[in-house]
Amino acid sequence: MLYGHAMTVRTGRPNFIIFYTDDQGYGDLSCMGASDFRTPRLDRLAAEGVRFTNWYSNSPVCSPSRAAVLTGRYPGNAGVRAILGGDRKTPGLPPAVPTIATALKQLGYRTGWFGKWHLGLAEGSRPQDHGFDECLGFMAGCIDYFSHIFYWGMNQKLGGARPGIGNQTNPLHDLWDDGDEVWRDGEYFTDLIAERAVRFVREAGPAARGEPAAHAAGAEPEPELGQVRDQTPFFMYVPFNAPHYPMHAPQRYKDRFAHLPWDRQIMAAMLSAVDDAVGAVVDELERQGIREDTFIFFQSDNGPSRESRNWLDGRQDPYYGGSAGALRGHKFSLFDGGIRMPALMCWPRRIPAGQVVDEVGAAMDVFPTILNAAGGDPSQYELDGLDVLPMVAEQASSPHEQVFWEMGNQTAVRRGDWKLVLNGQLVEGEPPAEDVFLTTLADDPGERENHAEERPEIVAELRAAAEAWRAGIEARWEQEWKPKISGYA
Ligand SMILES: [Ca+2]
Repeated sequence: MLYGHAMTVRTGRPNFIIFYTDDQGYGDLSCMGASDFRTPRLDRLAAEGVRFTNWYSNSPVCSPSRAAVLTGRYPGNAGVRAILGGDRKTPGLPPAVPTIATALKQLGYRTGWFGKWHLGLAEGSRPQDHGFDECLGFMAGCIDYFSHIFYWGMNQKLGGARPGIGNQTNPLHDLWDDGDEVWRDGEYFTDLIAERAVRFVREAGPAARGEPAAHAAGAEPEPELGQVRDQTPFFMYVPFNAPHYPMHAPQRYKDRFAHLPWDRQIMAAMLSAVDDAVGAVVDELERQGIREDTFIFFQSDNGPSRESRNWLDGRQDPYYGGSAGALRGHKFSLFDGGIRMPALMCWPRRIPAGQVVDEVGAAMDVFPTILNAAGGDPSQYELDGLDVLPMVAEQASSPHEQVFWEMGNQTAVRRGDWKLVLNGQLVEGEPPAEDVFLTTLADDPGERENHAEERPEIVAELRAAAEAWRAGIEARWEQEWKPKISGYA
């Protein structure tokens, strides 16, 4: 077995890529069951590595989810508990909280961020303040894909200051290249991400060192198993904003799915563009001969959005163009549709191909997993996540006894197959669907039947654990984070 052999030799310094998507549902990859469109390049990553069936985001919304994947902590322990605003003074991820980028930079890694940030625009919380050397992207929650302008909140009136006159948020151009504002009008943002990510990989490869590329005549031989080419290793964080609204895609992508109704067509087109972008990066890794030694992780940040602003014809109906598969709930919900994610992991050198892993993992596990694989020391950091490499390389069980979530008044815990949701909402802003909901996910992955009344002893146990965890998050928020932070949307 590949892993057993690799254990006996030098593991070198792998490269790391995190692909993150935005509001993509559990069912919206063809390898996750989508049958009306295909994602062949992402499916190939699954075939060459691991597809997870019980992988979670640590939040059902953007900013806290991103805080968890970058810091290895529950969002509340990283100072980010809610969706962040988008003006240029918005504080976000506190400067003192280390990210996987700062940790890898200390180990000599090149670091790059290309895509959406949504962890604050104010000085101290930007990508450059959190360990990223090379940067291209936007820092608010969403942009027009062609003008790169943030339009969110224009329908909200000023809080009584000038009634009936202004809007809370004026349009805000939001595209930055290594800290400088740049204008790339008319260029589709997913394509911009792909172009910059491919360039970053190319600069890591042998061609950038004046050596022949792997595909050229007379190319250097493949390194022995467990050996890595002489290169400065890199870490690249590629958070796509697709398929988050506004629902934009170039005509060539929409044409691929002309047979679908508009809401589904545009979702398929946006994800097809993401799939092509991932494929372009993987192709470049292969050209540079560094595919085997590059760890790739992919997940969505939260479940599909049912917000009416997904429509582009003015209607105010809920949008159901995204699919959580058989799961219940959407973005904002702590039922699994909001937090259980499509997720893939691929590292040919260390992780056996063709696996479907049902063990529980979460976004916060990415930091310790990557740092261990890079030869760093996770014990130097405050982390809630755990290394999941044994889970994918040695068929070990999940390292988690339990995982917790909070969102507004909702609190949830999963312990083994039991899941308890307190004040669980199906629709944001509406009353809870149930005050107390208990299920076993192996039997009822769609969380349809509530067993709370039949199993009061399990409810009591899980409730005590969840409430104790939440009390810790709340206390720390009041004492440590809230005094330093304002500007939450
Ligand atoms: Ca999101």
